[in-house]
Amino acid sequence: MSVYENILKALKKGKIHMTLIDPATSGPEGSADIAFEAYKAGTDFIMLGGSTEISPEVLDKTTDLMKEKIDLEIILFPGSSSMITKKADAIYFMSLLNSSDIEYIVGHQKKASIYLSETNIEKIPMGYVIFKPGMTAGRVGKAMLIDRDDIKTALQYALTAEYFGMKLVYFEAGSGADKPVSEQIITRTKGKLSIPLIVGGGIRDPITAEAIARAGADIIVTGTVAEKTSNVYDTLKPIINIIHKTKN
Ligand code: 1GP
Repeated sequence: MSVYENILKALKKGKIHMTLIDPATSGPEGSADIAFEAYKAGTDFIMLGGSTEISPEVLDKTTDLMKEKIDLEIILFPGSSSMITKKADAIYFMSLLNSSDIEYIVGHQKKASIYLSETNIEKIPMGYVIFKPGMTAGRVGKAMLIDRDDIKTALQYALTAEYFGMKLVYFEAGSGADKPVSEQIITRTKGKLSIPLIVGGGIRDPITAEAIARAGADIIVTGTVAEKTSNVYDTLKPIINIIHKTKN
């Protein structure tokens, strides 16, 4: 079964949690430790990457160390065309739809395409959309940041992704954002969208995670919260539990 099919299968049972781990922040060993604790706490998939450049060697090493410790699929979340390891199970073949720079819409993707064709990594086409405040992802990707109350623009990008044939839409507030994407935007988009909606950025506690899930997010991503705590398991467990329990 493909990684995407496994995502859809998991979504049949309920909402899912993905842990984003950035080796640029935690290093290979630290990243593998976080992955292990997140795995024990019940996370469903690991996302590996971020906005800061990471060498393929560091990504190779991090993936190897993770795979020694966990039995979860690892999906690359690349910030550029060079942030790829063949050892990952899948890659979000993502386009930053609201970038003002064509490099982030189709340029990095074009650069990586031939290399990817020679690997077994599953490519999962994904439309990536960044909202205010956007943080590093917004700055690096030169995103035309969407306002927290701009439902129309959010919906336009999400539907554009779906009609392009993308398999997922990711609404991003930016790693470390003070607030996540607004619940109203999530609810209104989900009401019209037929592909799964991922929401991430600024989700650090169970109450916020529940609100985002209840608003309609199918997949909830957390990153920073696990990197900043001294007890990853205890911090993630209640967040993951509430996501798994929440219905729309
Ligand atoms: C960033 O959405 C992810 O791409 C996770 O954000 O680090 O704020 O959890 P946080």
